[in-house]
Amino acid sequence: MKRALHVVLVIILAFCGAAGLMVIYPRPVAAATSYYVNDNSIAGDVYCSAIGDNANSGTSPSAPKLTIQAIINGYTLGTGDVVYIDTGAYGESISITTADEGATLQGAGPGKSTINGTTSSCIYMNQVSGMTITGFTITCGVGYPFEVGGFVRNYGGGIGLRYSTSTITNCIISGNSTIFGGGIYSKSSTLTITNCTVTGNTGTVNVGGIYTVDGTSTITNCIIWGNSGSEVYNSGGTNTVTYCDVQGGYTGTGNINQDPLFVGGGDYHLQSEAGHWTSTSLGDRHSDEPVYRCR
Ligand SMILES: [Ca+2]
Ligand SMILES: [Ca+2]
Repeated sequence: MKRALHVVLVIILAFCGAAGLMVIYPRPVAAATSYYVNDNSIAGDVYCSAIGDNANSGTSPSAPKLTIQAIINGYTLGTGDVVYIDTGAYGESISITTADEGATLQGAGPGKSTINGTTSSCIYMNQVSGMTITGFTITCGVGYPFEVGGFVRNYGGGIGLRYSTSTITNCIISGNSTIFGGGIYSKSSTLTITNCTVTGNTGTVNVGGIYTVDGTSTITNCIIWGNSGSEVYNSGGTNTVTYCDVQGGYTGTGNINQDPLFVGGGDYHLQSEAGHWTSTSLGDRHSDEPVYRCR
């Protein structure tokens, strides 16, 4: 009888495993929070119902803050949080550091939500994990002072990353200027860039486009064209560029080297035989000349 009981216990343990006999309580997960930012106009807004004011809480569409940095400084952003930044121009150089991680900065779309970073990189991230940047025009940035090889010089005109993990999607990064990495500079980071246009940026010494160092970067389905010096430059680490249009060409599956035929005048829609959508009145199709010969 004792032997039979022993056998039964062994079978139960084999089925359940040690963990099967333990009561496991789910770890409490903080609910994701939505935050709101708006400039001083509600024209063309999609997220907010009032103009921005940094005296507001920034936690509802009717009480948006005026600046993105006010949200970052005022709250600790966590995984799943979304900061909705409505149509408008935001003249600020945003700095995100370790305390804020895993959130999304969600613009209303390139050409609608514009970050004009005139005193540093438009967005600078240092030791930030899992930050997503999507739906912006990022322009006028002048870079963040990085120490490289014992020298402190400005890198990353539009976006600068240091020891961070970030995903950048659906952005136009143009008209930024700094010493190295006019569009983006990424140091020892894991950077994913998808569906972005990086054009018209300047590296006054070199690399007007994207400069990656000692990390892992994955650049997919982007146009990197018309930047000064090198369009894409990788120094150490792993840089994978695929299905991109890179001026001068770049090694990688599906990459091309073809003039994208931007409409011009700050409109980065592409001209084609079918015409293009205007950036100011969505749905209004304009015919193009010259055009791609696609067939
Ligand atoms: Ca607005
Ligand atoms: Ca914070």
